[in-house]
This record gives sequence, C-alpha cells and structure tokens, in this order.
Amino acid sequence: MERSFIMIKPDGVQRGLIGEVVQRFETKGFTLVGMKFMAVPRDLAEQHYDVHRDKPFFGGLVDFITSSPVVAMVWEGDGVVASARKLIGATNPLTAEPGTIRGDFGITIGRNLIHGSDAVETAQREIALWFKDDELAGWEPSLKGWLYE
Ligand code: D4T
Repeated sequence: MERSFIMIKPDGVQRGLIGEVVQRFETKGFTLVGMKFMAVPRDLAEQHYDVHRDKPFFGGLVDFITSSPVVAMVWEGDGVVASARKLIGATNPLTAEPGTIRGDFGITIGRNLIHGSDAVETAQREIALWFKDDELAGWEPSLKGWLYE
C-alpha cells in the first residue's frame, strides 16, 4: 500500500493546528502508520531539503524547520501521495484553494504549515530519512471494507 511522508511544520505546531491537520487525513480515510513530535536536527533538515540546497531560500528554510518542533508522520492508503498534495494545497498559501490546509490557514510561502511528499519515490526516500523501520506500525483498520470496494 502506498505511503507518504507528511510533516506539520513549526508554524502549524505553534498555531495549534496539529489536531486539525491530523483530522483531515483521518476523515479522508488514510491510515496513520508513524508519528513523532520532534525537534529537527540541522543535518536532517538539510538532507530533507537537499534538492533546494542551491536556492536562495535554502538557509532560511532550514532555519525555520529547525526553529521549533514539528510533527513527522507517515500516512498510508491508495493514491495517498497525490491525494495528500491536494489536501495540502499549492505551495503558496495565498494561491492555495480554500478547503485545502494551506488555503484555509496560511498566508505566506515561508510559513506554509505542512510538507507532503511530491512523488512516490520521494516519499520512500523521505520516510527512510525520518523514520526507522521499527517506528512504523503497519495495521489494517477494521473499517477498511467501508473505505475500499
Ligand atoms: P514542501 O516541500 O515544504 O512540501 O513544499 P512544496 O513541495 O509545496 O514546495 P517546494 O518543494 O517548492 O518548496 C519547499 C519549501 O520551501 C519553501 N519555499 C519555497 C520558500 O520559503 N520560498 C520559496 O520561494 C519557495 C519556492 C516552502 C516550501
């Protein structure tokens, strides 16, 4: 079953949006298989955003992600990677559609609340970066038959 790495960034935690974000993924029907509340070491933040290393916003982005705790999560379900990106909304919260997490709660790109893997391969890399195997708990929700035909 497909998995995605989802992180509530420091602004989402500071603004008290952990429950709101988790609820959106739960009520959509996805399954939580890993979750930890953590301070992010600088080298982990740099590895996570390695593709942006040469961008002008890289330093500020790493400063931001390491400034205050985050909630790192792994969610599972059919098509979860693309669906999570839709639930999250466009990178810039000002242009993100209402009804999405960024569209409902954000204003500026440097405070866009949440991260979601952008492809299945990226998700695999990010999950391996943030979680050890024994920190993930695969399980079968008893309501699976009411979510999938
Ligand atoms: P993440 O990776 O955080 O889920 O965001 P996106 O996938 O939606 O967007 P991204 O990789 O292009 O950007 C990563 C991260 O950098 C911040 N950012 C981005 C920024 O502060 N200034 C910028 O100009 C851009 C493009 C926001 C998200």
